[in-house]
Amino acid sequence: MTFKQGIFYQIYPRSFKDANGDGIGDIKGIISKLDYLLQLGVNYIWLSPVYASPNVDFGYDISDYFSINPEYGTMADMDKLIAEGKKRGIYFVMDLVMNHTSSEHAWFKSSLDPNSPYRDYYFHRPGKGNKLPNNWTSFFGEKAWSKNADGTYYLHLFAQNQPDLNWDHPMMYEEFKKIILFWLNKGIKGFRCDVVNVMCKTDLENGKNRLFLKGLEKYQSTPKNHMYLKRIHKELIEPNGAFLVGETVMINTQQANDLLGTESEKELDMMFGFEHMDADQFLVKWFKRKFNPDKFNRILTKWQLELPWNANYFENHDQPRSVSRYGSLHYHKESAKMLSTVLLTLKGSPFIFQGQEIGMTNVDYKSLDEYMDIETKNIWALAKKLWIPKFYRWHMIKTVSRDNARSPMQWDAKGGFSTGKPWLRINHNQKIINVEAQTDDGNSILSYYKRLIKIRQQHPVLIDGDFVPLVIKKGVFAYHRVLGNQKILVVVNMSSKYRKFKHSMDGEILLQNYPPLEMKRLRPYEARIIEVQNDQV
Ligand code: TEU
Ligand code: CA
Repeated sequence: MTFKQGIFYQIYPRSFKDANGDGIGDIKGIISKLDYLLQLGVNYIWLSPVYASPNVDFGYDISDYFSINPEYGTMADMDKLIAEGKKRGIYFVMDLVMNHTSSEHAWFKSSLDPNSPYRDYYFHRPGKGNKLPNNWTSFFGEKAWSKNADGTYYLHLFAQNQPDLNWDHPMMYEEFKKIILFWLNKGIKGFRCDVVNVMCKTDLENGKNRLFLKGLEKYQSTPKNHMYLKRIHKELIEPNGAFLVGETVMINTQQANDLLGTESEKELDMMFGFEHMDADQFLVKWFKRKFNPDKFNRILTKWQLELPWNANYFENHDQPRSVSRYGSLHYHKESAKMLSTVLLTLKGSPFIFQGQEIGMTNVDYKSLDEYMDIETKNIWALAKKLWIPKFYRWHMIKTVSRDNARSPMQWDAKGGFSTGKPWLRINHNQKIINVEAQTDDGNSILSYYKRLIKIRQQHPVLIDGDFVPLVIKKGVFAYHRVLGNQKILVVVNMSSKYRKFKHSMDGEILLQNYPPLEMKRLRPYEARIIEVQNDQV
């Protein structure tokens, strides 16, 4: 099984399954659900960070890359998880954060001393007069510099407690080499590399004046960043038969291709682009507008045609739930199935985020203190400073907060996630939307995912075949996958209206999300996968 054939499933460990009743998901909990994932058809698990962390950004602030957060278990539990996965043919992709550490990491603590050998592992700089060292702003809507006790400042592109590492330091590669090899030796198959195209800075001068992310042009996909990715791939990843999935921010298809490297000098094996996430927003994700399916499908098509391979996703731990965002709660089942149809039939590796396979929705939180995410809280405060009225701030948080994705997995109608009080409230709709209710229901979203995954595995054309676009119009998205004399037609309606489809839909229906009536019109959120006969190719 290569990463091209594999079905990927992302686990956000804090919210997946709690085995000891403290309300926090853990590694033993994951072990107890491996058979569930096996039945679903999963081959690779991307595990969001389980390393030691003070949890300011829930694991993306790492204080020790060689140990497990005790809330999640022990290294022995982790070894067992990897071994139990292997027994079932399920392999792990670890999250790897190379841009920053936690401010609680031993390197950072030591670096506060100007004479420490770790001083230059980070960017400590004096201010300019009574101003910050430069005008950069962070991804979380703050200034990118915070003050040290001695009056100097340190750089952080994310939260204050996530100081950026200095990749100009010759030891940085050596340190991460140790980390990467440590985990590869445990039998994991690859890494999902967090914000991997911002880790090398050209200089620390002021950035151009922009509304968001001032400084971006000083650190996005820099030559040195490319150089290090090539080195990591050649020296550490290839010799171990592993692969890299990059989380690459603010890039177009050209930059994405550059980040794949060349045949002889590879960088990332595939990456998560963000452009399709723009189809329902103005400039930044906090300003939502009506979802424009044609825009979404045009962007997907562009990435399909311009990149040899994509890491396809509609959801992760940073994004709202796709059925709330691109589908419809009124047509919950139909639209969740329709979205999965596209996700699993595009060319590339499909990534399913926990709960997506049962159509989990955005959460019904009632007040700000139900949210736990630092970004959500920062943006609330920033919006308040900008005099954005409360009703609109609330609208922003409700529709965009990362906690929409992070609420605990809905295993059954009651306490399936934990016997204790969950660290983040579970959506009330778990009474209706849950794994238990969908397991034996042949018509459920979960059953549809299982069938879809089987169809993908049984049809090489869905893995290696070319992507050939056919229609992008009024929410209708149709394309062929073609390999030799095999041809599959995928037709979906991403709208709540009936739509005409004037092309032929002749052939054998492999899967559809409605009863097989009314062949001419597409019903709201209808999806069909049709195997086109040889003679029609
Ligand atoms: O995310 C980076 C990123 O650019 C965004 O998705 C970010 O989470 C935010 O929504 C920007 O507005 C990665 C991780 O996936 C995220 O969970 C971390 O918080 C972040 O890096 C920092 O490590
Ligand atoms: Ca627990």
